[in-house]
Amino acid sequence: MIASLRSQQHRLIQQLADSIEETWHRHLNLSHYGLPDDLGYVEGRLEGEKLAIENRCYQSPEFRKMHLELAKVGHSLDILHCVMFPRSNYPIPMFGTDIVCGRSQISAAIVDLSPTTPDLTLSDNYREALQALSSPDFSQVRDLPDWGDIFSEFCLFVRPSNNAEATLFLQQVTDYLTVHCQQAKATTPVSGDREAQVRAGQLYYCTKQRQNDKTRRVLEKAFGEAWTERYMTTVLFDLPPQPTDIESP
Ligand code: 18B
Repeated sequence: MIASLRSQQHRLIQQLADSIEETWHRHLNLSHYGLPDDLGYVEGRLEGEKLAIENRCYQSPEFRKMHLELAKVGHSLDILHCVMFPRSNYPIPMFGTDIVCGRSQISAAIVDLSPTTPDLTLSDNYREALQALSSPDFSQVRDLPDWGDIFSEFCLFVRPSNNAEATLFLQQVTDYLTVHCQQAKATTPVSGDREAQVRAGQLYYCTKQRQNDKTRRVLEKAFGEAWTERYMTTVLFDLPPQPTDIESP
């Protein structure tokens, strides 16, 4: 099903969706992640246009949930959304990317590895790996919104102005994702206080992302407020499960 929506989307979105899944398959040991039954594929109506959403979700030993979502509003808006939620015993950042295309023009393209530490910084391992990547110049760099303090110094938020810049963005996302998969696999799981910190960091990230009014407005127009609140809190930005209170003896 997702293949059909993918083939109707802006070229950059198709290429990025393919590249994300390819990179996941290459580096991680994936298994299926079950979303609530009624939220895998959804359709609504936004100002007379059809809004279609298709979700694909996996998990791995390192990641509780790896979510790739494609959305299409009639002929006017194509969206790719992807977030990787580490398991709470993995003290690693959140990978997130979002591309929004209005009628054939990409208006927003963002990618980041966002810290989950109390001081919102990335570990030296991540910083060194990301610094070693090329950092191409884009002609239109966008300002982050008020809630954007979750993003790292490596956050790339641009409006690609031609095909060459779209390709550069695609490459950058693939490079960040590759670094992330490699780092995740090399990470030793933590427990106790450190695990609680990771959980708190993810909670902070989700709380901020839920403040994105632009996402909320698109969904509310098509599906209403209550549905949108449920979708944003259970599918887009759900919180990590609570730790079990019982320690093994
Ligand atoms: N997002 N985006 O994912 N959003 O989900 N997105 C927009 O040109 C959707 C994420 C981010 O300037 C816009 O301004 C919908 C993740 C930022 O105020 C629209 C879905 C990240 C902005 C949508 C979706 C993220 C932004 C306006 C569900 C980052 C700019 C487009 C499928 C890791 C916010 C524009 C601002 C913008 C919509 C970031 C329409 C419906 C994971 C920073």
